[in-house]
Amino acid sequence: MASAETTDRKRLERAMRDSGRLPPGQSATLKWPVLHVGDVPRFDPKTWDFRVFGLVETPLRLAWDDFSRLPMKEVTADMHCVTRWSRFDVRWEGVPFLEVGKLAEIKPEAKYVMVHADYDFTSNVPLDDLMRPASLFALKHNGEPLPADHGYPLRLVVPHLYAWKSVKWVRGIEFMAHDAPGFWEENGYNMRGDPFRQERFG
Ligand SMILES: Nc1nc2c(c(=O)[nH]1)N[C@H]1C(S)=C(S)[C@@H](COP(=O)(O)O)O[C@H]1N2
Ligand SMILES: [Mo]
Repeated sequence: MASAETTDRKRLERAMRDSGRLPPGQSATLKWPVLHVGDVPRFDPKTWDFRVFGLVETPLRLAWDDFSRLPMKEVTADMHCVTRWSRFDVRWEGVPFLEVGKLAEIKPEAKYVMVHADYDFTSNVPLDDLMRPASLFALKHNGEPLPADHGYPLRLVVPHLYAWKSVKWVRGIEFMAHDAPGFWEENGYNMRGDPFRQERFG
């Protein structure tokens, strides 16, 4: 006989498929898997900074005190990993990408962003995807600070793209005129990564 958890998972998966929220080739998970390369970085609020550079009128270097005082909002969204799990109705709270863009005054030539994290992890994302209202720099998950292995103190969330674009331990964004591959993209993953179009590989 199936366990209660298997039954719940199957029920969720069917509901999400029926309502068009389960992308092709994905399975629903009730857990929150941890997925990244390398170690979990240590956070020191005294030395942490967030840099905004490249094609902007006003390059920024924000300390933790400054960043964590920016306007915030809540977004509830689904999360799709290219390794084929999807997690539903995740509640994030953080600073909309649009707020940071407004502060930095993005130049019209900017079309792509390289997202930079601790230990030189990077991912490239088209600017239009980041300018959507649900794209945000999350400080909280379900009302609590992010767990260390899920990106504490700050992670990017771009819910409509595969989750490798939702960079954990984010430390900066670089505005670019032309697209360039980040870490996973260098290794064959897609430059955009729309889960509903199964844009897994390049
Ligand atoms: N800095 C960093 N962020 C990262 C990754 C990584 O390797 N390093 N992996 C990505 C991948 S592949 C996924 S699926 C999600 C997983 O987020 P989670 O561990 O909070 O579930 O983080 C993304 N963000
Ligand atoms: Mo992933």
